[in-house]
Amino acid sequence: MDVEELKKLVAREALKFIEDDMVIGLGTGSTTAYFIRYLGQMIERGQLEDVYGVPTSHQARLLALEHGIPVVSLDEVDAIDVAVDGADEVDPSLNLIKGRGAALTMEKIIEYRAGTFVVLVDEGKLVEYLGKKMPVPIEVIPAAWKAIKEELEIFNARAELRMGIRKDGPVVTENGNFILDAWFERIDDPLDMEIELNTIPGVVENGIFADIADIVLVGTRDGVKRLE
Ligand code: ABF
Repeated sequence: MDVEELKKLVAREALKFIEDDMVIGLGTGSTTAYFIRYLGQMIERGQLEDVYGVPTSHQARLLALEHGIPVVSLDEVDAIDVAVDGADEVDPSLNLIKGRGAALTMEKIIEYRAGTFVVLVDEGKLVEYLGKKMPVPIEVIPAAWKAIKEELEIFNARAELRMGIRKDGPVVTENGNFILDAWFERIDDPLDMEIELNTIPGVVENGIFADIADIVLVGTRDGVKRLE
């Protein structure tokens, strides 16, 4: 089974958490894209009624609309029942690194508030500790990017301004900000680091999601493994 098949496997499994009359946080990225597609198919077949999606990005919103999922914004709902999203790293305590899609701020706003936050990954994303393979994306106010990049040295982190695919300018988030990708030697206390990073003036949000995930569905060659 290749990685795409593993993504489809966990995306299908996540449908088991969805019931009629639910408000669903819709994550960003390629794994969640499969979930959004399958959710749309269930609605189309009449297997689900009165479900609404709260997207975490333009990408998720357009995909949801394309697949016939009614979309609402956070301020139009009383609560989010379930949120479903991917991640870049998952540690043994289910702390996450997220933000390759530069949508981490809206993802955290929505997923923090979900009754159940279901994370979809393939087994290659399980790590012994956060920071092992991936940098922590940090959304920053553009005017502060250089100062913050230097201040991150206090944490022994080496940060790079994320550039667009053509390398002719920085990636600009949906909130109009820049992303610094910060490489740490090792993150031993994710909750502490998440809080610390957000105290730096000019930091809008960072991609450590400590203690937020309720369930992680892991796509493996032997099927879906459920961690909680
Ligand atoms: C979003 O998509 C991001 O927070 C995360 O970085 C990324 C995972 O994407 P994929 O499922 O394509 O690996 O959830």
